[in-house]
Amino acid sequence: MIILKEAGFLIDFEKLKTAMGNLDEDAVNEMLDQAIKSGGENADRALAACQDGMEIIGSKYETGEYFVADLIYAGDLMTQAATLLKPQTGGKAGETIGKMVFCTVKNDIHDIGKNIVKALLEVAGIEVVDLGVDVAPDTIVAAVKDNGVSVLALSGVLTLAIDSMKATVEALTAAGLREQVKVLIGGAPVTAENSKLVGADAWSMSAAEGVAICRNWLAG
Ligand code: B12
Repeated sequence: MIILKEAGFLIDFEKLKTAMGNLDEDAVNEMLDQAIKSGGENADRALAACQDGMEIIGSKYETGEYFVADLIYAGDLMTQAATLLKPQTGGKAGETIGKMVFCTVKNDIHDIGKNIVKALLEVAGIEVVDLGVDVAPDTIVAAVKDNGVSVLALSGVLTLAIDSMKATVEALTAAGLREQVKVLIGGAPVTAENSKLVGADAWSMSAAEGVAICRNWLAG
């Protein structure tokens, strides 16, 4: 159990993780408030505890204890936590390291995972142009062009999403933009094999790993 005592506050990060896993919004908010007030590294630790809590939520969903509505609620709670902690996490408050385009691809309307990844990208200092869900390849290419970004992330939960991801990379190539843009794909059906098929530069099923990849690309 890790308990930090700073600025008069006792913060139990294990308790925060459990509160997140139990979807206990009041307890989560109370501990986040303490983490923010006490400053220091507490915001980073609190964010990590919330992410760990999301894993408990995933397990509870798999065992049938939680339902779809709980997942949606959890996504909102995680986004809210990331937004609250944002000014104090990722090192320097308010610093933006770059901009990227992100969306759920054509024919797929799932966005709980995308929104969690987006919240964490923003916490990491990345400006995210979020195009939403069910986004056609041409719309994505136009957004990449209009925003002049060099990083594109695509989310998909349906098996069918792989086809849309592939069509999006083909549209980028047809527009002459493929060489300038790094493409990351993520979501449940994404594998090394599918990534090759899509023609992506990287793939991940993990929000944290995806954020690290984007930060690396934008920094380099
Ligand atoms: C919630 C849900 C819904 C909700 C979506 C609500 C919403 N706003 O997103 C609703 C009810 C609307 C829905 C609809 C449908 N759904 Co649905 N849905 C789910 C469910 C239960 C959970 C998905 C989820 O949100 N998981 C939680 C999030 C946090 O996980 P995640 O999305 O995987 O994201 C994480 C990682 O993958 C990763 N990640 C995600 N994106 C990215 C991107 C990047 C760049 C990176 C790095 C990482 C990353 O990070 C996230 C955080 O850890 C799954 C079943 C399951 N067990 O997964 C079925 C599921 C995905 N749905 C399914 C289906 C078939 C449908 C429908 C077609 C049903 C129908 N007949 O109408 C429609 C889809 C219509 C469409 N065109 O998209 C199937 C897909 C089957 C398949 N393999 O193709 C599943 C697997 C259910 C099943 N077992 O059959 N669904």
